[in-house]
Amino acid sequence: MYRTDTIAAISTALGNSGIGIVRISGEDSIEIADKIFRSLKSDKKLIEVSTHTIHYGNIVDENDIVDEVLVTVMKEPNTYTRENIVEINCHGGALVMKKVLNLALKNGARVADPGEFTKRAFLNGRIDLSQAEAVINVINAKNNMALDVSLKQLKGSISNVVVEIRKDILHEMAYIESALDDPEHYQMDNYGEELMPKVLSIKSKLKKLLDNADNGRIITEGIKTVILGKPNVGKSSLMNFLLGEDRAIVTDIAGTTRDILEENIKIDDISLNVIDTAGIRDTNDTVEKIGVEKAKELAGSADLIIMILDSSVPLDDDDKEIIKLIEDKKAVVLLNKSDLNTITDDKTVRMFTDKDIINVSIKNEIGIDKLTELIKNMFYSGDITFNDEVYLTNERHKYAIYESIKSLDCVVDSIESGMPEDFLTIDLMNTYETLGSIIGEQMGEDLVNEIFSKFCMGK
Ligand SMILES: Nc1nc2c(ncn2[C@@H]2O[C@H](COP(=O)(O)OP(=O)(O)OP(=O)(O)O)[C@@H](O)[C@H]2O)c(=O)[nH]1
Ligand SMILES: [Mg+2]
Repeated sequence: MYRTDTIAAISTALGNSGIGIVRISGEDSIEIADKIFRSLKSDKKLIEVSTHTIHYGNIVDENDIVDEVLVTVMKEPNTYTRENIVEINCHGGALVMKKVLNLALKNGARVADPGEFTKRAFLNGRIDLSQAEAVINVINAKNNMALDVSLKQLKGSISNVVVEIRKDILHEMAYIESALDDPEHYQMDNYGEELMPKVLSIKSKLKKLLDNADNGRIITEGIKTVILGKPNVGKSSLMNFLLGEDRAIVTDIAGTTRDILEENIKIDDISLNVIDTAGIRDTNDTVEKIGVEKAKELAGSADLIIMILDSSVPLDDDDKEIIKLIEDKKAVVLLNKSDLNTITDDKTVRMFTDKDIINVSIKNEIGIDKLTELIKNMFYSGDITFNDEVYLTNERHKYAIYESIKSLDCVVDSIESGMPEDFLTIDLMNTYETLGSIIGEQMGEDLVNEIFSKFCMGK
């Protein structure tokens, strides 16, 4: 067991919530709690009570009562960290929680590093690394769907896939080793031919994980939604409308928005990172030019583009250039200012694009519900399924899978060029180890620290 000092932190969000938990974990956590807790129900010390019990009393600073609390005592090993844990449920707000934490620190605990509770759970073998990282995602999940995926990952869905694949690889490596040691009992003839389909099948499983990785990103980080269009078509107006507040400056002067503006917007459970851009046009203004370039760049990396056209003016070359930008992307076209005289209608626009076209008046708030409906449909339908799939929501996992596929490609090459079997083992071994890094086997200490430093305090 990984043993260290006793740590403490405020484990709930430091908002205006009226209740919060100070968590203490480590060998001395119960003794430390005893120094600052006075039971209102019994004379027993916390160190004497049974495990997994709750106690009512006061937190005291010498003779001053700091807060009236419920204290949960959980003795090792059946706890989150596998160490002794005391959780103090305070009634007070942020200030009181800080006082309680400080008392714990004064009496022998040390303030926990971000993610240190979960790190201990990992180091003590209670969860594997991909589960630990899923905890980060649970904490950071921006919408219910993300939460769903993270919870699945927490239950070990990625670990399961990886563990299965590693088992298969290990089996093959063991076979090769045995055959090299004991050629009389193990057949090596045509082994390459037998191995090939197995390698290809593993590769396609990994490939599937990787292909889903981008959906995974969409789910935790939000859909990168870029609002694109010429100056003055109403991009910032849409941003403000979706946000429900006047965040972006709206004027009738073309070229108002010169830099990008990014905000998180929710539609149902879907989290969108909406980006308002500078209107795209040929311009000589240096600042505006940079904005325009940024807008084009963003269009390239967007998950979804909302392109806006002004229906009260003729379609021009600038519009047509932007339509080209969205050709290969998921995109919707809004034909704005439907309250004015129509010069450009949807039939005209249809000649240049096959994307959905929606007539709206952003100013009068007409038709935008159709946009949100469409976004919901795009998200919930076909392309992005999230029910039974395993998603990689984490860049490190993604990279490891990518590397594993590369080493499997080497195995394929070696089989094809008839290399001796011990060559195959080397690349199989690489794959095995790289995959191991996802579940925390074969890990350098630096990497462990880096991963856990991403956690919030108190988790
Ligand atoms: N009549 C009418 N005017 C609108 C509508 N939507 C936006 N406008 C007006 O169009 C003008 C430009 O709106 P913005 O939202 O600033 O346009 P933008 O696309 O962000 O412009 P740039 O930042 O310059 O690229 C403002 O005067 C808005 O009030 C609409 O539906 N109808
Ligand atoms: Mg603008």
